[in-house]
Amino acid sequence: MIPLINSASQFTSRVAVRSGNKDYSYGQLLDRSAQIAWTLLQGREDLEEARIAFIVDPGFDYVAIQWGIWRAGGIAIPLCIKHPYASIKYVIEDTSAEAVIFSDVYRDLISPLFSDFTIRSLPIAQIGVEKGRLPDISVERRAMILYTSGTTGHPKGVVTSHTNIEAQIRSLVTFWEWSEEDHILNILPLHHVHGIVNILCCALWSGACCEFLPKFDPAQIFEVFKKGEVNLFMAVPTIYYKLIAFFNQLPDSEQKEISGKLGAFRLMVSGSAALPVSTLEKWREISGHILLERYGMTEMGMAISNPYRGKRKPGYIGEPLPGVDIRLVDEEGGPVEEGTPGEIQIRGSNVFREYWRKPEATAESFVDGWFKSGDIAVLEEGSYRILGRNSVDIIKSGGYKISALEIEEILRKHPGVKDCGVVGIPDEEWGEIVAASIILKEGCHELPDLKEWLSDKLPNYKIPRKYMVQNDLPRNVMGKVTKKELQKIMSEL
Ligand code: MLC
Ligand code: AMP
Repeated sequence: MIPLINSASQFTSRVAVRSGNKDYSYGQLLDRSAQIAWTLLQGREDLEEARIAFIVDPGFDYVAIQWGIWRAGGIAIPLCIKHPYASIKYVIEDTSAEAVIFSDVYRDLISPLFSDFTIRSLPIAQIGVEKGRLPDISVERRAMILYTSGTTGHPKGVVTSHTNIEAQIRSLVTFWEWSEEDHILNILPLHHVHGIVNILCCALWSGACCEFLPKFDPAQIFEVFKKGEVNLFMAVPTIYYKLIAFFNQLPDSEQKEISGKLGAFRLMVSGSAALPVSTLEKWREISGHILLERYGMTEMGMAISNPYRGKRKPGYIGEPLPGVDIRLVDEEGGPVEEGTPGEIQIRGSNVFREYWRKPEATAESFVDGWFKSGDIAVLEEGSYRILGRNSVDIIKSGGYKISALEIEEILRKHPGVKDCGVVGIPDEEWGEIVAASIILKEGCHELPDLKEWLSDKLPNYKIPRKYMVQNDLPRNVMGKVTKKELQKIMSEL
């Protein structure tokens, strides 16, 4: 039995989801997810880990589909609603998904799938009432695949089992003291752990209410806050930055009203990227809250968190969460002493099972059972502080992880591009922005169409925001591109 879904029967009459100005109870969620499961099974006893992709707006349908796939024994693959077709196609091909469930607004976007692949088309609106038996699901089963960028050109599918997801939920629910009285606003994309596990699954595990907005919109977010029902909020630093900018241009009376409501919140969390102390301070002035900063990753959910009740240290990510083992190691793999930087390695049931169909990449990312995060940190007075990453090819922009190599690979396919180098450069709002240095092919003097050309090949957040044309990239004596040097040059532009 899947513990998250099992626990819902304690709360059948409580509100589980608010979306599109409608409330849906845990009972409705159980009923609708069973209908979806039966439709997926179509007479089979068990989906036996078949991959089922889905693309719907954040809201009740999303949750009912996720639970329906799990209840039928499938692996849930949430597609990003903002991705171009090329990114969606990549995921469907990589997972060999057997079906895609979609709402009508995404029909045009995904319709080429039905000629490119043999895949069952399931419009959510056409899933009606069916009846049947549902299989018993072992918690060791694979439950979800989320795509993440890494130090390889193509995104990798991170596979988590029901046990992994349960461990990720339990440690947060305990440490942050979730309860059925909680009401959280979820404005994050639902193809990453922050929106899916930290917000949605923790809320539903607790019998709380998860309210959705269709997209990120500061005005709408503050309207919801003003109603005074929401008491929990979690977002990436860029979102706090944007909320602060919006708040600052509101009239005094409205600012006072909003600040009053925010002051009554139980908890506000920031994560997915480093929280600038300036953002923490500005948000403290507005809300009276010291944002709780925590650290995590698609491969492990959350691992390190500032305390819920104790003193939160600005600029630090805190202490290991319950059930999560953390160690810092040097380049030789030996443990480092307090005060010395090392790579964060993680062990625990929260850690993912494998990269989908990539046994070598999976093996390379572990050492003696510890997952190698690639993040460098230091432990100071019992609290961890992130110093950076061991790869310049990973960029974090707006809380999204982006691979420089993936963008370079695509840029090199442009008919005017001979070579290129992509780096992340610091930016107050976005954390980092993607910057590309381009070497043009002989006879080509400019690339006016580049942004347009990239738009159907890459999601918007991966498209470079800063460009430079060079005769050659900075290189070391061996001829290897020196990305740190390129980063420096492009930061100074
Ligand atoms: C968008 N824009 C960017 C950009 N993304 N500019 C620079 N860098 C970027 N990365 C620009 C667009 O071109 C557009 O500009 C404008 O911003 C609005 O675009 P949009 O696509 O509508 O963006 P918006 O909806 O405002 O998105 C911003 C955001 C989004 C911050 C809400 O990036 C977001 O939801 N981030 C959260 C990602 C997340 O959940 N990560 C968690 C991963 S899990 P113009 O000029 O056209 O107006 C993880 C583990 C963990 O990391 O620890 O949690
Ligand atoms: P993702 O692969 O999208 O799950 O992103 C995980 C990465 O986000 C981590 O490896 C870190 O580099 C980064 N990250 C998450 N939380 C924090 C934080 N609080 N401070 C700095 N970096 C963070």
